[in-house]
Amino acid sequence: GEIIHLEDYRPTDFVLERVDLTFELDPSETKVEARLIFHRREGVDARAPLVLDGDELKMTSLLLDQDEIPSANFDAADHSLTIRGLPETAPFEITITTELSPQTNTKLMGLYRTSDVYCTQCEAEGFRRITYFPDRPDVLAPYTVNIIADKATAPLLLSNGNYLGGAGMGDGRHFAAWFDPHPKPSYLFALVAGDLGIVEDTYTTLSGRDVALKIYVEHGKEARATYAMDALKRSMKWDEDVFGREYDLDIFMIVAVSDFNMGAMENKGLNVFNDKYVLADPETATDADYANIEAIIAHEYFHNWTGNRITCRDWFQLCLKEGLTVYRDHEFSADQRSRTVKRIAEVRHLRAEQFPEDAGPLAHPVRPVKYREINNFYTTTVYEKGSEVTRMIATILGADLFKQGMDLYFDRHDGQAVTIEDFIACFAEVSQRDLTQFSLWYHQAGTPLVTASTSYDAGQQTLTLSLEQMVPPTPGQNIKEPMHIPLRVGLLLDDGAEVTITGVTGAEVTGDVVHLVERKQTVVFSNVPSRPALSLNRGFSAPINLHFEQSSEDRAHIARFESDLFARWQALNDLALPNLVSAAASAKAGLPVECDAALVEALLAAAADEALEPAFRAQALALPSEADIAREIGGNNDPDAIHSGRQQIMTAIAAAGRQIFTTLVERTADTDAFSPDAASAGKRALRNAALSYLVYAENVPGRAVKAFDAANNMTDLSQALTILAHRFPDAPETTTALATFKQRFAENGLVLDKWFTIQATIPGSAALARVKMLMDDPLFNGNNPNRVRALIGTYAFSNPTGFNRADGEGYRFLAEQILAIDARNPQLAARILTAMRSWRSLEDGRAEHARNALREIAAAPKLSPDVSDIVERMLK
Ligand code: BAL
Ligand code: ZN
Repeated sequence: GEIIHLEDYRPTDFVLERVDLTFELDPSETKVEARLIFHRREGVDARAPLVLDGDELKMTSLLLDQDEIPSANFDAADHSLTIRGLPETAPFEITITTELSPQTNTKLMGLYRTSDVYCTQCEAEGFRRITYFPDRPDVLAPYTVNIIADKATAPLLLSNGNYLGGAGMGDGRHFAAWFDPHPKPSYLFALVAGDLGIVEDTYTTLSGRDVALKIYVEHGKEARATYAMDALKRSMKWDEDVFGREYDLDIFMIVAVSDFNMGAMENKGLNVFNDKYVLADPETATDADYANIEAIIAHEYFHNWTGNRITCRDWFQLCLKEGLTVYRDHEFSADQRSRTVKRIAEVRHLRAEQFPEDAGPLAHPVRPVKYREINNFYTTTVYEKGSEVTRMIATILGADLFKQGMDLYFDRHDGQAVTIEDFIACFAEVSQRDLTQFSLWYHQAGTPLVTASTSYDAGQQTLTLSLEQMVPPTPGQNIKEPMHIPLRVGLLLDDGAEVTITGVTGAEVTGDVVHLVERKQTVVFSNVPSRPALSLNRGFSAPINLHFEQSSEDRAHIARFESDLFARWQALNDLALPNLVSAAASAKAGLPVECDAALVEALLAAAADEALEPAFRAQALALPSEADIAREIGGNNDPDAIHSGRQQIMTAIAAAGRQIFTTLVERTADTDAFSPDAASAGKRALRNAALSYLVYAENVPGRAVKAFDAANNMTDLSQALTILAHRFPDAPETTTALATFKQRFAENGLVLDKWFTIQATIPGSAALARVKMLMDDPLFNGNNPNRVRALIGTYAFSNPTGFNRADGEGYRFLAEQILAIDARNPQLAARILTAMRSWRSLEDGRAEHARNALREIAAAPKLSPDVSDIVERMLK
């Protein structure tokens, strides 16, 4: 495909006034009639043709105001339909009839079938697979949708908006009509038809309107949708309380389907979900599943305002809705659960997924200026870094001005398709701040590196903080300007008390925020009575890499006394990372691994501290991941050495903390009835973290077997199975537990995904043979995206030693799989291929194998635009 540039944006020549769609559904011969009312935009050339988008369409009729259009007046090409001879000023109606085969649509874009249900996915460019259309987000219109289908197999006929009515047709078929009064872009269109079970509730909005809430799932799974319904109601209330946003239709529907490329989709009034993010009960869902369901239900619901009512002018603006909506769902989860623990999880995720993206060949700005395949820009940069950028606006402006800016945005742009510039202008206006420099966060890719050092002057009672920032080069951007980086700080004295920040020179300071805006800045804090430990970038106020040579003593002090608990966790991480880096070097050199006593002491103190919430203590015990260590090392990485070094550090901590871990495992045994709330989940997390260390210390499977047998919920069960499989892959106990688990959940695809994932992530080179064997298991289904992600995806993304085999077999296997998946589902293939995005940071031997595998993919005939875009950028 060709490259699309932001600077080429211009509005359409024709304005779309109304859309009227009729679907006659059939698995292989669906007929779609689209009636589109247009008029020529003022000032547009009277001869300018109407150009519509299309993709793999079969058109059977084309009318202008009900008359057939002569063939001389239109051209139907592969990806467009051009119509000439249209009225100069008067509105006109184009009627297009197309024929589709939903059951052979394996791309899962447009109209397709999943478990005998008709379903659509239109974002970003799926609507053009249904009919020819101006398929771009700045074309907004009200839609009427008529659905006709066989009544026995499709008793349920759903689309966006409010239900108008329906009836039987006397021939075994029936119809339903829907009208969505809110003008919307085509990417928010949805249709679902089939035979599904339902969970119903109602919600009364702020202004007293009753909204019918309906969640549709496969028959028999209704009980597993009650948590999602509860999360939906809490989301609706929260958006009213915190953002003043009320729902705007009579009905809100969610449909859970088992074949879905994304997590979920925010279609107006009719969200479609990957069933993984709807279905939960104690027997089958982990605490992480519950938290994800809550977050994603909220995310899609929040899109109703940030995305649907106010949408994107073009796809370059994707972060306008995604970054902002992720920020909103993060805040929601923080309010519903523990703010600190939520923040830790967000930062872990950002570092694990976005930082590598930003440091590799796929790096791109939060608001890109060009793309070849928009599907490849639903990235952690657009989503998670986009959220962090929104968070920084709130940090820089403060809560009140941030709220005023959001209110202005909702007020000014409701019903419009807008840009990041429009969004930022609202905050600049309410705060009277110039946000030009801040906007670089949207335009410059790469994770800024801030280098910091301090010196204390006892005579002057001043602390001097020297800061320097550097934004690394990224593809297409070699030279970067300095950014506006808001750094929250705390100065902790020996007794743990905090210095009140006053009389600062060298930087603007608001509250505890130091505004770093120059390349180099020297900040002087006065009235500092003794040398403090400086806590820098509290709460992860800026998404940066920080190089701050700080003593272990200062870090341990922060880990103990910081009032910001996130910063305590960060300090523990900062203590651990140098140990893990040198452990990797020692392992590589065959030398014994040393573990700093200060680290062990600080970790065990946090683990045993009853004053801290259990979920925090569990996070404190979770060492930086192998990917974190690789990133810290920065290049020439040997995943086996990193793994081995980390294992040895774990073993040292386990040995030192054996008593504490035993107490935690035995005393916090779960005898209560299961509850998915955050506090209960935190207790389980702490017990399982302790169990994991204890098994390291004991080095026999007994405890894990006992935990597996005693588990009364999926969190404990899957954790015990993970410990068994990862620590003792060949033990008979593990074989038995895996078989028990498989047999018990053979009917439940979502739980089987856990079974596949646990085995795909067993460290070591034997993983590849295991993955191949599991692909032959009758319970594996290569057509289902969740199964493919669970087995092949997690192998490539989350098994550093198993995937990065020194002989390159992991890469060769992935290349084969990518090509096979690409033939059915290009989006899925492209996404899994990004697992190789950090290949250049591997040691030479592995990097060479990785390059060859990528070249093999690049050279294959008939690559999709999705995969060819990714592979070419990775090889550049
Ligand atoms: N808009 C695609 C799915 C999501 O981000 O909600
Ligand atoms: Zn979203």
